[in-house]
Amino acid sequence: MTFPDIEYKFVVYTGDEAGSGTDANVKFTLIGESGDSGELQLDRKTKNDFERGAKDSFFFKLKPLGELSKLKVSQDGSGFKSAWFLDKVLIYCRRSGDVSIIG
Ligand SMILES: [Ca+2]
Repeated sequence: MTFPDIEYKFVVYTGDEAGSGTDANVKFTLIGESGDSGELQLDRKTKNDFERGAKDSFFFKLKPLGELSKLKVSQDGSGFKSAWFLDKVLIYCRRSGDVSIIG
């Protein structure tokens, strides 16, 4: 039995203090009761993501994960001043209209 993919939107808030931003490669793994998303690379080619005070949105189509339980965030520490202060992440699930706030 297969289910259609679900569109998820991640809205990522970077802290608004000196040194909060990063240019490192950021990856998310979204974990739910029926599986996980695998590593998702968060990068928009046309924009400098994760700068101080920024709100960055990313869209992914994922197989249904069931009720969300966890978000794993990793970054590889590359780039100048790579430390990153992640304020919070909002996850919107298009099908159910659910919003999860992590952070
Ligand atoms: Ca950046």
